Amino acid sequence: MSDLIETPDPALGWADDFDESWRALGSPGTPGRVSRLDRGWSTVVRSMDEARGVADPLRVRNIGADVAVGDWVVSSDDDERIEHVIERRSAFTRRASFDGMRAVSHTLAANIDVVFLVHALGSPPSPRRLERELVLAFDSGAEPVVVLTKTDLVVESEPGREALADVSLGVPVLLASGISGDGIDEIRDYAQGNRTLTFLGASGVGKSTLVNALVGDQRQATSAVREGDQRGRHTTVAAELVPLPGEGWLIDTPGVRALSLWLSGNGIERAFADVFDLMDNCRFRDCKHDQEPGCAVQAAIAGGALDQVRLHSLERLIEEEAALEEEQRAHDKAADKRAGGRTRPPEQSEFD
Ligand SMILES: Nc1nc2c(ncn2[C@@H]2O[C@H](COP(=O)(O)OP(=O)(O)O)[C@@H](O)[C@H]2O)c(=O)[nH]1
Ligand SMILES: [Mg+2]
Ligand SMILES: [Zn+2]
Repeated sequence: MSDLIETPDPALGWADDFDESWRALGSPGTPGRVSRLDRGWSTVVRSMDEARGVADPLRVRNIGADVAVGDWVVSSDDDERIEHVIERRSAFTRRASFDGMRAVSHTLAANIDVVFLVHALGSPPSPRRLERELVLAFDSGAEPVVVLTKTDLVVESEPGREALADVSLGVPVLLASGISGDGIDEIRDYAQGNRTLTFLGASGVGKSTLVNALVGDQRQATSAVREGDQRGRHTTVAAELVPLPGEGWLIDTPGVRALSLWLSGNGIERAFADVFDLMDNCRFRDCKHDQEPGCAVQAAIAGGALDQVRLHSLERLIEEEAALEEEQRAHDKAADKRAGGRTRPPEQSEFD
């Protein structure tokens, strides 16, 4: 054992916050980043050579660990299994499913810095979908950026941007095209500082085309396997941490795209900050924003400053979140009873 502590290459995305968490654990082992998950196994990269496929990455069993692609992990001394998952910056977590007595929440991807919410110009705008995506993005802890792609299909991009402006609020909106290459540099700029990007959006909006434009040649090496996976309906398509040309990372995971609402943070409050601001101005603190006198929300609707549909969206999302919380509590309670008051075993990933 050397007393020289080996810290990971910052090019892998290692930064002060991870370093602090790792040192708080007593600086065990050498942290690596999970680049891929297959049934029961994590692929862990500890150098750029490993990330680029020049050297062999580590393959470790992830028994009993809730590990996701993008995670920083430390393996056991014998490299047999994952011993520590370093505290995440952000996480996309799928709503819990329940497996026997255990509540199984599943983290699909971790330590994403920027999530691009992709919408296509030339298709009807979908503000309701963007609302949900923003809730998810804010909840994850990543920074959302809206991308309006397929600029080559429209003469004017402004109407598309306008149609989403009441929902996108202060979130940056980029214009791009995976076909013409428009806006790709701007997207790539978000990866500076070795940051990790991902794309979220409805099927057919143009995510894969943007990814290909962004990753370019480096993508080709993996695409043969990937295409095969997508066609073979029995295999799940693996999420993958892909190095971008230049610097930064892409987490490409179809699972994230189909994410259902998860509750954890203040995603709803942030995605609907305009409506919450209005609510602060209602005359009564327990205003239901329905028929009450002095309701600032209803006044905004009457004055045309707020779309009634947006208020309904918000109410639906709040109800959905409450129902999920209730479901989670009921299952936790039932599980505790079955466990006879013992604490529950650690959550397992479905890959075990
Ligand atoms: N004209 C044009 N077509 C695009 C663009 N991006 C994607 N497409 C097309 O839209 C379809 C869906 O694209 P894809 O990237 O597979 O969408 P995904 O389902 O979001 O991954 C394909 O036929 C693409 O060729 C674009 O920027 N311009
Ligand atoms: Mg695709
Ligand atoms: Zn009110």
